[in-house]
Amino acid sequence: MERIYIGMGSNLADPAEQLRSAVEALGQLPQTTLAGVSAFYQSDSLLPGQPRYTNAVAALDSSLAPLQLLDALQAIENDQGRERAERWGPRTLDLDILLFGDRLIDEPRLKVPHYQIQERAFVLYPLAELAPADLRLADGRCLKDLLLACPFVGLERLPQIDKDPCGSGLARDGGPSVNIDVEFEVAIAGKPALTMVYVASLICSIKTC
Ligand code: ROI
Repeated sequence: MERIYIGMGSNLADPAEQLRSAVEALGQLPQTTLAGVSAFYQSDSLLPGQPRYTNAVAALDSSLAPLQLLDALQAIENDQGRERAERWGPRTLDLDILLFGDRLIDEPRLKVPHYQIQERAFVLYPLAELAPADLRLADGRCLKDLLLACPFVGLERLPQIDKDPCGSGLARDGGPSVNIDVEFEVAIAGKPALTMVYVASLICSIKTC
């Protein structure tokens, strides 16, 4: 069994619902247990002219091989209506393998750690909700350093009303936007390192206002 983190993104056809369906499908993969799901985050597309994205990260424990898992993720994307007409086009569902245990993978179809992880706040912050505070990537970089270099700017963390009491780890969202005090309580409770990053990012964004 290895711990694997999956980045999820959608900007078409009710993105939050797409992510919830994807989480359900991930929970049904063979030889795999769904270990957790981050809150959902909204942000503008990195490419102009596209609808806003909803992103989240899921943690899996799996004994599937990397390319087997990649095939399974692509099947889930296809089931949820993913069309591959345009490489960076809008999509119903994008599932990326971000980290796969402590493996470095460099195959034509799969690069792990994900090659753009350091540039994407919408990947790093949800990942930090699930990963140990001292997580080191297989290439030696510390998650904490990546967070510090990639401020929490332009991201909206959607409220997570409660966790599934049955313990499936499914996050639910809805209702008004999260209050920043609640955000800090959540972060302080579980993740001191993440709290530091939120504070640092907040200071950065106040300074640049
Ligand atoms: N922008 C955001 N905010 N989230 C994404 O998942 C995302 N995915 C993409 C591009 C178009 C680069 N922009 C994105 O593929």
